[in-house]
Amino acid sequence: EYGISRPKGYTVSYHATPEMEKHHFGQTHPMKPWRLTLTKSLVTSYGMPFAMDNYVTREATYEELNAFHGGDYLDYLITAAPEDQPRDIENPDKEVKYNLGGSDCPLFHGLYNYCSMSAGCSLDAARKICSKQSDIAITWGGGLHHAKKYEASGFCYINDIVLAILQLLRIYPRVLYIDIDVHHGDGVEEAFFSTDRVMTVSFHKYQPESFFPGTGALEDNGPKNEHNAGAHHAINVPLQDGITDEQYEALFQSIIGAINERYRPSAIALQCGADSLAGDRLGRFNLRVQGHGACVKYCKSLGLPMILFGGGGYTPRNVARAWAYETSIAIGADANIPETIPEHAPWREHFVHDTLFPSLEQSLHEPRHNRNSEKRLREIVTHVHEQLRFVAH
Ligand code: V1P
Ligand code: CA
Ligand code: ZN
Repeated sequence: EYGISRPKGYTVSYHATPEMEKHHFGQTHPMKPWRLTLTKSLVTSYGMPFAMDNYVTREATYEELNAFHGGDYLDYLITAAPEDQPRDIENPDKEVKYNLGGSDCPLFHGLYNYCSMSAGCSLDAARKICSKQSDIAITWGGGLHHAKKYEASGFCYINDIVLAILQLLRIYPRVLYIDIDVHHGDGVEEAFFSTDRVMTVSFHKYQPESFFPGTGALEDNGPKNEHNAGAHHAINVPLQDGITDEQYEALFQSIIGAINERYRPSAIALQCGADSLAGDRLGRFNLRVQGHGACVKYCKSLGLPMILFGGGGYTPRNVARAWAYETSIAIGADANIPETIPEHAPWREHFVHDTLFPSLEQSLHEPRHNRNSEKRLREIVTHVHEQLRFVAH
């Protein structure tokens, strides 16, 4: 109907399960798994499933999660019940254990199933890439980049990205991890801190005292000990409020282009957190759907096997717009995709504006001041290029 057909010469797979979308973190919690339903419905109403291999994923097994996470932590995660959730109005961040049960990582009904489904999606995506059955694998239910080996953090309990990259490392010598979520991808950086087989690159808002998680300074590039293989293999791009599409795209292409030439990755893992969009409930940037998507388009142009992960994104209608548009980029249908959301799309009125590409005025209640100077952005690019000189060619 929209002229969407299978891409010629390559295969895209889409990994999701409607079961994941039914979970709730709680009424006031910003993470809404329902945004995945909205995304899938937009993807479907544009006819995109015809152009992809669609998989309903299974839950990851305990053994699969144990490839990264500690057994003690997993054992607790399995048994933790919503009844164990501390209900202390005076101290909402009170946790039970492993940073669980506070306001960020609450214990909710079906938590373990939710986590194992997210990980199952991303593991299936990685396996399709390893077996070369897919060239681009999409896992919007994954991207939970803050989870640590023994700890939940920032709405993330299981680090599906780390698990997926560990799969890729069985086949691919070097994996480039790129993170365009507005938050620092600390969990993934930490997991691969001491290896040169994964280079991690995060673009994020950086304000150590007041913006979560507070890590990811420009100068943090991996272990300081030069004898450690991981030295110079963590790249951080700290940004300020209000960055625009034009600035972000130029920065992204300059940095990722240089990394691609120097590091020569054999596969890409791209975390597409949509909280870097303008009008996000937690984010601070001024990116439009087009600017966010341009990062995906650039990565695709490198012609490497790639996994697209979800991540943050707290204004569900914009999350669905971005991830539907990025699905169209993956299948090569972005040039033909109608700007107007299809008449028959479910929840069409939920999108407020009927366009896939709202203007900044439509996304923001008040314009956000751009606090990124061209001078600072040039300094960042220079610093990254200098780091790359230490990376084996
Ligand atoms: O700022 C904090 C912590 C909680 N305080 C003790 C400091 N937490 C943030 C967490 C943001 C997590 C982002 C996850 C992701 O990168 C990947 C999925 O997108 C936080 C915020 C905030 N504005 O930064 N938690 C909450 N807001 C929150 C609000 C209402 C209810 C529960 C949590
Ligand atoms: Ca990031
Ligand atoms: Zn985020």
